[in-house]
Amino acid sequence: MDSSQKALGKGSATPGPVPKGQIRLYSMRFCPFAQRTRLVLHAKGIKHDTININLKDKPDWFLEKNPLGLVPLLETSGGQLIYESPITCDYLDEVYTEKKLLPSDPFQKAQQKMLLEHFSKIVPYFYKIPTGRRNGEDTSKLEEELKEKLVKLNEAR
Ligand SMILES: N[C@@H](CCC(=O)N[C@@H](CS)C(=O)NCC(=O)O)C(=O)O
Repeated sequence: MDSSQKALGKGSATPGPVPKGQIRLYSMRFCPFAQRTRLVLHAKGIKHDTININLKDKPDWFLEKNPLGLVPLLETSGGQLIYESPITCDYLDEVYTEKKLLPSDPFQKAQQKMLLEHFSKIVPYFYKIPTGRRNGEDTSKLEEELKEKLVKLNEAR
C-alpha cells in the first residue's frame, strides 16, 4: 500500500500477511515519530509497504498488534511486531546491516541517542503551538520554551 493511501479505521479488514523479503510500517502521514522510522527505511533502501492508521478511530486488529495503540509499528513477514520509534530504528539498523546508521563505538552511539532525547523534548511543541494558535490561545510561553529547547539541542554533544 502506498504511504499516501487512505488511513484504515475501526471495522476495516485486517491486512494480509507481510510478503516475504519485505517489512511493513503502520504509520500516520503526519506523525513525527513514524517519520523517524520512514527516514531509516528510506536511508537504508529497505523494501517495505506502509499502512496508515486512523488514530482517532483505531482498528481492533491494530490494538492487538500494538497494545500501546501508537504508530510507528513494524511487522515482519514472520509476524514479529516492533513498536516505539527509537526501537524500530535500532531494529532496522541491526537487521539490515548494509549502510549502518548508528556508530559502533559505544560512546558515539550514546551521543546520538542523547541527541535524540534532546530532540524528543521538542516534538510535543509541533502539536501544542499550532493547536493553541488554532484555538486562539496565547502561545508566547510555549514559543519561548521551544526556543530554549532548541538552544539546548544546538549545544548538545
Ligand atoms: N513514544 C512513541 C510515540 C509515538 C506517538 O505518540 N505516536 C502518535 C502519532 S504521532 C500516536 O500513535 N498517537 C495515537 C494515540 O496517542 O492514541 C514513539 O516514539 O514511537
